Parts: sequence; structure tokens; C-alpha cells
Amino acid sequence: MTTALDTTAPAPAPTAQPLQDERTRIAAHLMERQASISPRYLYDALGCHLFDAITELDEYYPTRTERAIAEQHRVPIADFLTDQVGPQAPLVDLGAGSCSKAPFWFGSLGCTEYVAVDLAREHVERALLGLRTRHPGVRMQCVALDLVWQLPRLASHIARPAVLFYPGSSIGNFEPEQALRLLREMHAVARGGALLIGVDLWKSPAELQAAYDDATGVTAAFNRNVLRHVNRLIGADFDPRQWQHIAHVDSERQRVEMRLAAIGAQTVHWPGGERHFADAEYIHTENSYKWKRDGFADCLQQAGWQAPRSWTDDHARFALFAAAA
Ligand code: AVJ
Repeated sequence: MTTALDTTAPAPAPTAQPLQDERTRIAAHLMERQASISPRYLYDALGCHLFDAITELDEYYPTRTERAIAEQHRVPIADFLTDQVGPQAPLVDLGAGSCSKAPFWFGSLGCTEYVAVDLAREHVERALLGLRTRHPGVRMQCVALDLVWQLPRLASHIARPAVLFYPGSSIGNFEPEQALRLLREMHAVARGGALLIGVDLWKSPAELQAAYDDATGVTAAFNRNVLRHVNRLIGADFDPRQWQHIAHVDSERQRVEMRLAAIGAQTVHWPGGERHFADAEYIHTENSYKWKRDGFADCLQQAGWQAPRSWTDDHARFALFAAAA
């Protein structure tokens, strides 16, 4: 076992200062003509809780639809994966968060090893505490890394063919070319194993709009919370009250953009910089690409994944794809 798999290693303190170059990058994105904040900063402790709340919303169909597909097609999906990797392959959960989805597969995959990969180590460790008692037969480890920059590092933690699990359509956060690169990197770390990935599908703008701008305002709170997080990270003085949540459906690019629009002109300051925002000028905080089923299968194959198969719900809202390395 390599040291980075060692869950007894001290976790960084939750208040750890971000690295200087991370702060520089956040500020640089705020200074661009079209200001943006990376969606990774949506997920501080409160952000993780707010996202969990989003998954309970009536309007937010992805989580429960993915779950329903998994339940309905559990056997053929598990058969496909175990045909590829055999029983007892490690299950590697990319962006594990609350680790709420992977345990569903423990039994059908005969899983004895679970590797939870996420930037938010504390969040994962807390989830693993409960999971360990419920699944005493499964060894559980947390690897804290950033999927965007550090995915190839995962290879040193995976000794045999693994099932990579990337649920929730998080792949939708990436530009199609970047998604392709990540799928290639996943292929390289799977060691001849397999992939199980959730992908949200293109659908009517009205349905997407509701899912990303819910009636109770949970998504708005989730989006605005990114400003609190950035305040902490770079010492900025964003006032979340002065920003309006917008979900913009871009049919051309087949994506939903989350934006925060300034309510009134204002200047935001942080040590070493400031940015003036005109009334209604917005900060781009997330892209959520919606794929077509064929398009995603092509992308998987371009990335080196073989024999992709997919399962969907009755309304073809969401798809679970499995593929062989
Ligand atoms: C976790 C990235 C899949 O894009 O649907 C939920 C995040 N943003 N509501 C998504 C999110 C707004 C979510 N992903």
C-alpha cells in the first residue's frame, strides 16, 4: 500500500490556507472580461450540504433518475462490469462526496475494496466512518486529489483492474474536449478494468431551467454560497445578498450555465486587487453540459473505452454508461 492511501495520515486542517497560486488563479478569473469562479469552489462544507439538499428537490431529477436506472438495471450493469474485471475488483469512486451512491454496488460487484476520491477529505472521512460499520467486509480508503489536475496520480494507488465510478453527471461540468481528456486519463488509471458513469441527457429547456432554478431557492443558495467560500479563500468582500442566481439554458451548446448577476453596480475588493461590476453584470460559476446518448458513446470510444453500453429511464432524462478498458 502506498502512503497516500493511508487514511490515518493527518488530514489538512479545515481552515488550511489555500496555496498562493490557487489564490492567484481565483483572482485572475475574477479579473477576466467575463468573470468566472470555478465550480469546484461550490463545494465547501456548506456547499456540500446544499448540494445534498438539491438532490432532494422535486425539480432536480438527475440524482433520483440515476438511482432509479441503477435499481432497474442493477443486474445487467453489474454483469457487464464483473465480466470485465471479475469479482472483488476495487471500486474507485471519483468525486465521492458523501459516498452515498457507491455502496449500492458493493453487493452486486462483490466489492472488498472501496477507494473514495475527492478533494473534500473531511467530508469523505466523515462518510466513511458510518460506511465502515455497515460494510465491515469492505476495506475503505480516501484519496484526496483534484480530478482535473491530478487524476493520473491515482494510478499509483490502483494495483489491479478496477471499476471506476463517476456518477451524478459531474462529467457535465467539463467542456466536451476536457471531458474527453478526463475520460482518457480515467482509461489509463483503470488498469484494464471498467467504467460506470452517469450522464445527464439533453432535454427541454423548461425542464432544465426548473432543475437549476428551483422554486424554494436551494440552488440559488448553493450558487451564492460560492461567494462566501471565495471570500474565505482570497479575503474578498463579496456580499452574497447583492447577487442574483441565474440558470441560463444554452440550447446551442447544450448546457446549463449558472451565473451570479450583480444586483446594482458594485466593487469587490481583496488583498492585491479589486473588480468593478456593472449592474446585472454576471460571474459565470458553472457549466452543466447535457449530452446526447450517441454523442457520449462516441466520446467514450474516442477516449479508448470499448463496447460502451447505456441504460436510461422511461423519459430518457439520464443515462448510466458502462464501458470496458
Ligand atoms: C454535481 C455537477 C452534476 O451540474 O447538475 C446542481 C451540480 N449545479 N445544481 C449538476 C449542480 C446546480 C451538478 N453536478
